[in-house]
Amino acid sequence: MDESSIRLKVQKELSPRRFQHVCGVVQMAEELAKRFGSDVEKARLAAWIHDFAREWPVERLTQTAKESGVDPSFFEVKELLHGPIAAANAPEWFGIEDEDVRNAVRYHTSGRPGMSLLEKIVCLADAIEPGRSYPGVEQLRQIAEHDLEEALARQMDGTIQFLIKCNQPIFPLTVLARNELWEQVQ
Ligand code: DGI
Ligand code: FE
Ligand code: FE
Ligand code: FE
Repeated sequence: MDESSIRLKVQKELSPRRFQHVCGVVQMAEELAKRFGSDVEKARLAAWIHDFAREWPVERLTQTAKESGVDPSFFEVKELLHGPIAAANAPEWFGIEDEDVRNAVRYHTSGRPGMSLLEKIVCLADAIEPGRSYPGVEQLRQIAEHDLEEALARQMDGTIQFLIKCNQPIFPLTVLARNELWEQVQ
C-alpha cells in the first residue's frame, strides 16, 4: 500500500482532531529522522499508523488484541493496547511488514528498554508534535533539537509524574525505558 492510501485509510478511521495529531506526528517524525539520521520513510509510515485504533471502545480493543495475539502484559493498561494492535495487524491492514516500523508502533506509548533509533523518534514525535500543548513541551522541543535520549527521558519523567499524580498504574516497561534512557544521556 502506498503512503497516500495509508493516509486516507487512517483519515477515515479517526476524528478530524485525532487525524490532525497524526499529521503532526508524521511531520515531527520526519524532522527527527533527518536530524538524528534515521530512515525518513519508515518514520513517516510508523507515524501514520501509530494511533489507528486509538478511538476504538475498550471492548473492541481487548477483543481485537486477543484475536491478534497481543502480548498479555499490555492488557494491564488499556491505554497501551492501540499501539500493539496496529503493529500486529500492520501487514494485513497496510502491507507493512518491517519489524522496526512495527516495533515503533507497538511501543510508541510505553517505550521499552533497548529502543531502536526509530522507536525513540516515533515515541518522542508523538509527544512533541506541533499540535501538542502542555507545560514543558517547549523545553522538550528545545532539547530535541540536539539530544534525542535526553528529550525522551524527560518526556517519560513527565508521563510518570502525571500518572503518579492521577494515582494511575505505571507500566513496568516505561520505568525500564526511562532508567535506560537516562543512562544513555549520562
Ligand atoms: O495516543 P496518544 O494520545 O497520541 O498518546 P500515547 O499513545 O502516548 O498515550 C495514550 C495514553 O496512555 C495517555 O493518556 C497516557 C497513557 N499512558 C502512557 N503510559 C502509561 C499510560 N497510562 C498508564 N496507566 N500507564 C502508563 O505507563
Ligand atoms: Fe497513541
Ligand atoms: Fe508516547
Ligand atoms: Fe499519538
